[in-house]
Amino acid sequence: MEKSFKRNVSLTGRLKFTGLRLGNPMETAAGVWGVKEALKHTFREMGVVRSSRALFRINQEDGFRCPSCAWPVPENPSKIGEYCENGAKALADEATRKRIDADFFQQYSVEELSQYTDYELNAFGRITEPMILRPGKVHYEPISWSDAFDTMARELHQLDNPDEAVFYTSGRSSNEAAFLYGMFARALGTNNMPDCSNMCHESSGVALQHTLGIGKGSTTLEDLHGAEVVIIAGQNPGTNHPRMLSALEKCKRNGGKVISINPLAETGLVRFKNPQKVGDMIGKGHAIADIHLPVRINGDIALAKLILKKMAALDTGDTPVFDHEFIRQKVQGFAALMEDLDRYDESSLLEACGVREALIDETVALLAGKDKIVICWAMGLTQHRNAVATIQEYVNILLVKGAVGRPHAGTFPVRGHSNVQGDRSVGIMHFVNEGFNRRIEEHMGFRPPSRPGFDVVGAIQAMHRGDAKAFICLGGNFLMAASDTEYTARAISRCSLSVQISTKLNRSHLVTGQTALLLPTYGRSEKDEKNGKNRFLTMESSTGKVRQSRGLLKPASGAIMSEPEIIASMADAYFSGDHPVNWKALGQDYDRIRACIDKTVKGFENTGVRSKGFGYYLPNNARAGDFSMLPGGKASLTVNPVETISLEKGELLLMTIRSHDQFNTTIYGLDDRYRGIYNERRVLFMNRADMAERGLRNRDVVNLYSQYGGVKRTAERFIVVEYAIPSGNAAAYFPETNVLIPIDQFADGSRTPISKSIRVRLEKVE
Ligand SMILES: Nc1nc2c(c(=O)[nH]1)N[C@H]1C(S)=C(S)[C@@H](COP(=O)(O)OP(=O)(O)OC[C@H]3O[C@@H](n4cnc5c(=O)[nH]c(N)nc54)[C@H](O)[C@@H]3O)O[C@H]1N2
Ligand SMILES: Nc1nc2c(c(=O)[nH]1)N[C@H]1C(S)=C(S)[C@@H](COP(=O)(O)OP(=O)(O)OC[C@H]3O[C@@H](n4cnc5c(=O)[nH]c(N)nc54)[C@H](O)[C@@H]3O)O[C@H]1N2
Ligand SMILES: [Mo]
Repeated sequence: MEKSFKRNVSLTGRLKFTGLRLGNPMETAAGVWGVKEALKHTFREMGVVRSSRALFRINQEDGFRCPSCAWPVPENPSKIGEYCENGAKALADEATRKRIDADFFQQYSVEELSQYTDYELNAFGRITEPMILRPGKVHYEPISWSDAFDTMARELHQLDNPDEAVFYTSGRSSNEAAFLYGMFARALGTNNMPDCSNMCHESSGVALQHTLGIGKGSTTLEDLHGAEVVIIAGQNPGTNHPRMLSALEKCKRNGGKVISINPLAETGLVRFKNPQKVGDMIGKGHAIADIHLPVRINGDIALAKLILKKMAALDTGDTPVFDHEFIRQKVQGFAALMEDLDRYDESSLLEACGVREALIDETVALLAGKDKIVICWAMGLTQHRNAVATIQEYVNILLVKGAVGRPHAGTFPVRGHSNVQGDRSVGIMHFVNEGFNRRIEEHMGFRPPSRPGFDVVGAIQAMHRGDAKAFICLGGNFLMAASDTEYTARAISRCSLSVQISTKLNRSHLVTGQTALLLPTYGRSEKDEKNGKNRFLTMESSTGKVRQSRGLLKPASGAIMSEPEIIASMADAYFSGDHPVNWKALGQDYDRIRACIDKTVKGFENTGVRSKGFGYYLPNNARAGDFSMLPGGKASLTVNPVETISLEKGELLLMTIRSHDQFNTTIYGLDDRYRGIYNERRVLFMNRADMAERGLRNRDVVNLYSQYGGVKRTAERFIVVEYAIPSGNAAAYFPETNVLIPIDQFADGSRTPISKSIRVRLEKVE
């Protein structure tokens, strides 16, 4: 049964199977086949000539930043191409030759469009002109840009107070667009700036800010190359950050060791081939992980504690394992941590993490004599109820080893969206930073609000209550990315206005406020020309380096606008000239925006010039080993309880993960070939014993359901596939499974939805 909403819109599209083919999980990642596969897709979507021109400019000095992930670019990028298979796919996806225009929207009503799956919606192509969905209407109609801005301004003026407006940001925007957007929200009078970080690395930000005084990682790419040990916890780089494999290969060549901590033995951490080296294209590739610890979902605190406990036992006067000098000088909480470790016995920790003791002993032996340790992580750690505590426990390992603030050591939260870190740096945040507010007042000439605003969960709840009525989105696909799809759909439908600044069609364009505006914008690879000048933008990578990005392709249509210009025009229409900020001028000339960023955001200065070439690092106290701004002037060890999720009979702990053929909610294709899944997304990975216990066989069809607070939420029709996953655990792809996560189930401290530990049950579908 498909649920439908206002205008009879389906939240899933037709639930049809596409024809699952099963293969074996692959041993090697990113080999010849990877590149070939990507190019096939790219050539088909973009044409050979355009593809070739654009591919060679990805991440080059004078080119554009890859629109896929935020992995940093080395100082000397490969001239053959500094991109991976998924970067090529991301490029093909935005630079496709397919177009949708007013005729398209006249042909299909929103109800008809909603019958398509997310994969099919995205495949329609680029949006080419501004469109409006008027109250009571079921078709989008064309609208001029100026009428669109006036409509929006009128709706915003009708709000009872500015906190009825919500400004969401996805992480693909530039620093310039994000800064302007944040300023518009504040000038309007609200800090309601939820962003995709809230669903992503917010837990990392909270944990790192608390322990090390900065919510970002402390490691550079060069640090990784020279590390003695790299731990990769809860991250699947073969699929989501493929260029990271090259860095790990370099680290291994320098004698470094890699430990993977993951319920799944993800391809790429096992073996991979480097597509940039002809010699590597033959043969078996390189094994990346020296040790793989198949932790149970959410078993990381127990595992990290056990590692700490075993290290503490080895740490004697003769053979120190911990860096006591560093701890004395820079760290607080050591005695409390040791006391806490004493409270646990090894066998219960072992039981809770589910890893064989021999593997943990091997890990401890490896770590004991090393101090150049980097810990990398992503969503496998951030999306649990105790995510903040989990990350803090890993930080404990680094701190006792003195592995923060020295070369080749540190924290490395591997960021997702290509500029998600930059967006936050330049002011996309729902909380108040007083220093920033003061500088805004001084340099922008208006007083920003001092009340905190809504994050993602808060915004959805406010819209649901009717307390927020205008919902504006700078990119993304909020409806499908957020948890509790039906609740979120109801929340958005209650708004009077929704606005989407987008490149491609997605379901967030179909579940809307009473009036909906669809404002098409440039992709990263496109030329952004104004008055004969090819304008550039800036972005920040996972390692905190700010760099320029300049597109080269002809824009998808002559009728689309750049993100900064759209935002500037919105603000201009709203204030109609009556505001200290000259919005129009900022939208025209990005150097002016950069000048404002340089004055108001700490660490940015002369960005226009310094972001040239390979760019510059923003200041980072943890990298510099300076913890003086923290209470007590020292970095903090923390005591984090082991809270095992006890499953009731019949329950499984479900993690919702990415397939190889998707970028978040954008589905490029239907294969997840590293895991041996072809032509199907509606699959449920299960352990053999859990299948046997339920009398299930490969290819049986089940409904998944969760029951929190007595409410049953169902994700229908998934094909069971046997997989090497710890018993009691299961995995399926998001966004199809977001319907299972209640809006109020999120991480303590960061409010990130529990996308990686959902308690579910199965019903076999006859
Ligand atoms: N091609 C591609 N690239 C992307 C994206 C994409 O969708 N496609 N998305 C981008 C974005 S926004 C982000 S945030 C990143 C996401 O990058 P990842 O975090 O790598 O993405 P996920 O697929 O969510 O993978 C989570 C990993 O954590 C493991 N895991 C799950 N639960 C646990 C646990 O409890 N403990 C441990 N130790 N491991 C666990 C899973 O098995 C899986 O390997 O990638 C970015 N890059
Ligand atoms: N269950 C579950 N849910 C999750 C996650 C999970 O692991 N499990 N991961 C979470 C994470 S880590 C994240 S980051 C969020 C992602 O949440 P979002 O960032 O909101 O989602 P995306 O799928 O990345 O957004 C895709 C849309 O962005 C638009 N777009 C693409 N490029 C551009 C551009 O250059 N400019 C503009 N203006 N628009 C553009 C296109 O219209 C496209 O349809 O999802 C979260 N949701
Ligand atoms: Mo993300």
